Amino acid sequence: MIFSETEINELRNKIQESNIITLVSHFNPDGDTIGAATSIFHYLKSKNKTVKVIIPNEYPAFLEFVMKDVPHIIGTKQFEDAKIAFTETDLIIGLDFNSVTRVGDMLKDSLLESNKPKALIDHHLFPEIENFDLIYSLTNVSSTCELLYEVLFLLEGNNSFLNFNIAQSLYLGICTDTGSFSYACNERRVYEVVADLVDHGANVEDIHKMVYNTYSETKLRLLGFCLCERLIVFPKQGAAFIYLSRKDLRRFNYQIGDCEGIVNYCLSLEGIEFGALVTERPDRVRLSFRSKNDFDVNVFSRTYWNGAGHKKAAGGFSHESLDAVIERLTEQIKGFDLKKKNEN
Ligand SMILES: [Mn+2]
Repeated sequence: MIFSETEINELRNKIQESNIITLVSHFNPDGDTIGAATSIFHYLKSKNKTVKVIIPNEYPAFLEFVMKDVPHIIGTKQFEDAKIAFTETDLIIGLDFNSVTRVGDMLKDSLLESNKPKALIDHHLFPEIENFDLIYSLTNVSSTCELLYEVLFLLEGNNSFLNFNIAQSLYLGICTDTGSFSYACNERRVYEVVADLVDHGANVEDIHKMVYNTYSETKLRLLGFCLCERLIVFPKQGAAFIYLSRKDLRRFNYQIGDCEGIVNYCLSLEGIEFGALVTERPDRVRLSFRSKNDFDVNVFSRTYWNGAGHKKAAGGFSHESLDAVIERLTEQIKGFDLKKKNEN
């Protein structure tokens, strides 16, 4: 068993004795954190719980199909409501993040200061054990949604918790966190879980259409612009990155989620093993890193870019100017020797 009976009993009891349960996703929500929140929302509703869902900031439009039936609080818009939800509750469950800082600067303190029991369900490395009472963390799974399937299965002793809404939400998280089954999915188990979700109504074709084939015209043109005008390739070092200024984002009428997936195009180049996307935001420069081989972008982003994440996908930020970030990243890349490393 992946968690001990005691661990599962603790969560089952906590849920049983709670009337109000508050779920919280991470900042800049993706399909996994949203899928985890909406699936556990439907699960807890079936147990007649009052469930509050806090999303720290606006979610991208392609996630609307699971969010539309789930009442929620957007932290950046309803800060007071979010604060109240952290205190007027019997249990808080954090989903798909390893550190309280991941709920964003606005909500971090209210989450930390709440004296209510806190549980964490997550698949990132190094969960902050000191800030949570119950931790369900596995790092060798594809996604929090896959992990949540296992947790719900253990709570119930079978898959009777599955219904259409839960199956759709869990599938959403697994498919987005694996880049449509292209990484972090080399275990038999993930396909067994997906098979069970499909058995319970998850509509793979519909979800892929809603997640991947709903680009706005400006989003598609932004992608074209990135590849044509903003891609810098370092063939010798096996690296590439794309950068976008605030002006570029404005030109393409940037909406939240429009940059999703762009970084992966770097890795689609033959011989390129490290990719990055650098975007200038109002308050900071954001960096996303991807790797397709042994290079550990989690260590890289932690060491140099205030970052965190996984071995093959991580993010970071800087308060330097965009030009300074580009210059520093370029210098770092020039020092890479990815190819030699892989021959060893
Ligand atoms: Mn995830």
